Amino acid sequence: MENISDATKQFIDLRRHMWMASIDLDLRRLIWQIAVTGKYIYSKIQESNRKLAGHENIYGEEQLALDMSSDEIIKRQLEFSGFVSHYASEERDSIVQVGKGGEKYIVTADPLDGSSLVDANLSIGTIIGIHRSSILEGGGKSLVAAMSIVYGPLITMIYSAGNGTHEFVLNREGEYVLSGENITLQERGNILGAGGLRRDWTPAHLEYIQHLEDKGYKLRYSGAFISDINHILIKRGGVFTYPALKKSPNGKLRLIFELQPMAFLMEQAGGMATDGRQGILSIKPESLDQRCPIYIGSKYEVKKAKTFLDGNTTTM
Ligand code: FBP
Repeated sequence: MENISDATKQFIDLRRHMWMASIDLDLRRLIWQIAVTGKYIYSKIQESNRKLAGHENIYGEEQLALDMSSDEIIKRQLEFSGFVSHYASEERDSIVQVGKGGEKYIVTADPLDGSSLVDANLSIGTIIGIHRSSILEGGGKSLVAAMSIVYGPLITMIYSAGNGTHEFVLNREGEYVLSGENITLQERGNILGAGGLRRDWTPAHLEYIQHLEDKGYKLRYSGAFISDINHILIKRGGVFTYPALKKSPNGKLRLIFELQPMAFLMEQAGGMATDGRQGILSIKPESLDQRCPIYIGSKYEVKKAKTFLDGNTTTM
């Protein structure tokens, strides 16, 4: 598609883009079906009652009504998709069967990442992983596609099916039209998102952050993982980390629901994602709700984290 002008590209919608990329027909249909749920979730956000649902998820966190309704919207869409056997969600205690069994794909979701920010009117979003086989056995290697739908001033959707990472924007007619093709990160950026409290950081991590601050990296941390990663992808560089903390060595973010899909998108965009040492997509989850430290973004910053965590710091 290199020879298509930018003006023409904007009239390439999601389905045409996937067709031109020769993506498997069933996978194209599934990605499209999931992208459509973004519109329904957004209208739920707009009418949100912002009241706590009074339920607890397996992490002991109170669920906002929006988390649950977003989860239901995705599950219902998958039940009618015809391509999905099972669905795993950050809002559910276990994997649920949504097909007859034997369908091609298993879908994971963080239905509304950053939902606690909805009352502050900050950008939040839906993180989707599409797997070909067991999400516990295969780990990140079973991922065949990932999607990130951000509800902000615009609704944008980034996807990859192993064909690069591409951004679409929902237009007034309700179509996802191409807004950024083959997103490619630079070797390094200049923005830094650093989760967790400074007092809870390990000395090596603190040194790493100070190294980046000394190099003039600007703090960009919204409190929504999906939005902070979207920022790095669109600015073509930088790093986000939610590290191992003194009291919680696995950090806070969920390996299957949050980290794997965003690592897939980041790697397809020429970036990297590790737990500080090994690639996120090579980590085999021990449980559905496993948390994991994360360093994700352009290669220089993610590789640099490893040198600090391994104790081989250099000031370069
Ligand atoms: P939820 O899944 O409960 O929304 O928590 C995940 C998250 O909101 C991420 O999106 C975000 O990066 C992180 O927690 C913020 O954590 P903290 O409030 O500790 O900075």
